[in-house]
Amino acid sequence: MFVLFFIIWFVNWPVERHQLASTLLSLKGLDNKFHDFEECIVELPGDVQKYFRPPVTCEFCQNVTHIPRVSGITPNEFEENYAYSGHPIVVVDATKTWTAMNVYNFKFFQDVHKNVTEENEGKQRTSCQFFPYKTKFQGLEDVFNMSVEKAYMKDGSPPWYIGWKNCDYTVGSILRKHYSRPYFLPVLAESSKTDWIFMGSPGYGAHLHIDNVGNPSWQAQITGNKRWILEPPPECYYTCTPHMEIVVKPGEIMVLDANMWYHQTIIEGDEIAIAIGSEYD
Ligand SMILES: *[C@@H]1O[C@H](CO)[C@@H](O)[C@H](O)[C@H]1NC(C)=O
Ligand SMILES: *[C@@H]1O[C@H](CO)[C@@H](O)[C@H](O)[C@H]1NC(C)=O
Ligand SMILES: *[C@@H]1O[C@H](CO)[C@@H](O)[C@H](O)[C@H]1NC(C)=O
Ligand SMILES: O=C(O)CCC(=O)C(=O)O
Ligand SMILES: [Fe+2]
Repeated sequence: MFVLFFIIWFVNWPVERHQLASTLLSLKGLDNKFHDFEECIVELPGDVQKYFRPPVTCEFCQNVTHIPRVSGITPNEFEENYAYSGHPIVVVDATKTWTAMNVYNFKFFQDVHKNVTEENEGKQRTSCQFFPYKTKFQGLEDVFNMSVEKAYMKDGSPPWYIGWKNCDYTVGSILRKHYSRPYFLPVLAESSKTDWIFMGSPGYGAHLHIDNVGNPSWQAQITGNKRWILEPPPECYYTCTPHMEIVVKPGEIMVLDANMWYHQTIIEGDEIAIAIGSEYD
C-alpha cells in the first residue's frame, strides 16, 4: 500500500494544483473553467489533488507524436480523426473569409467594450468569466482602461495576458460579424454561443494547466503568434509523447481538447495576440 502510494506520488509530482480545482468542480457538477477558482485553491497542499483526479487512460495520446498542420480537411475527415479523439490539430485555411484579421485589435475591443458599457448605463456585464493570469487586472474594465501605449508596452509597461468568456449578446453579435463557424467542424456539432477571447502582449501567456469544461474547443489566432506547449497527464509520460510544441500564426485555428492535454501558451513576436474560439460538441 505504501509503495503504491509512493509510486502515485512520484508519478504525479509535476501535476499542477489546478487539477484539484477542476476535479472539485466536476464533483460539484459545475460546468466551468477552473481558472475562476484558481485564487481559492492555491493554499491547498499540492499533493492532495492526486486523490481527486480520476485515473486517465492514455489511449487518447498513444499515437500522437506531433500536431499536424492541415488545410482542406473535410468535416467527415475531421470528425473521424480529430474532432473527438483528443488528437490536436492546426487547420491553416479556415479563416480566409473572415474580416476579423483586419478589424480586431486592442483598440477595437476597447471601443466595443466602451460602447456596450455605455449602452448598459455603466454596468459591466460583458465578461462572465475572467482570467487575469499573473496580472493585477480584476476585470475587463481594468484591461480596457489601459492606454494603447501601455497595452503595446511603448511606455515600458510590463507584459500582460488575459482571457475571458464573453456573455454579452450585443458584444457577441458585433464580434461575429467578423468571423464564422469554422468549415471543418462536424456537420452536427454545435459550437457554444459564448466566445472565449485570449489577448495579451509578447513574452507572456497562460501557465501550464488542464481544464474541465467537458468539450473540445477550437481557437483561431487573429493577431500575434502563439506558441502552444502540450503535455499529456503525467501518468502518460511513458506511453505518450511527453511534450509537444507548435506556433500558431494569424489565421490558423488550433483544435484542442483542453480537458485531456495540459497546455501552456506564450506569445511570441511583436504583435499583441488576439485569439477567439469556442467549445463544440
Ligand atoms: C497505435 O498504433 C499502433 C500501431 O499502429 C496500433 O496497434 C494501436 O492500436 C494504436 N493505438 C491507438 C490507441 O490508436
Ligand atoms: C462605438 O460607437 C461609435 C458611436 O456610435 C461608433 O461609431 C463605433 O463604430 C463603435 N465602435 C465599435 C467598435 O463598435
Ligand atoms: C483608469 O486609469 C486612470 C489612469 O490612467 C486612473 O486614474 C483611473 O482611475 C482608471 N479608471 C478606472 C475605472 O479604473
Ligand atoms: O489561449 C491561451 O493562451 C490559453 C487558452 C486556454 O487555456 C484554453 O483554451 O483552454
Ligand atoms: Fe485552458
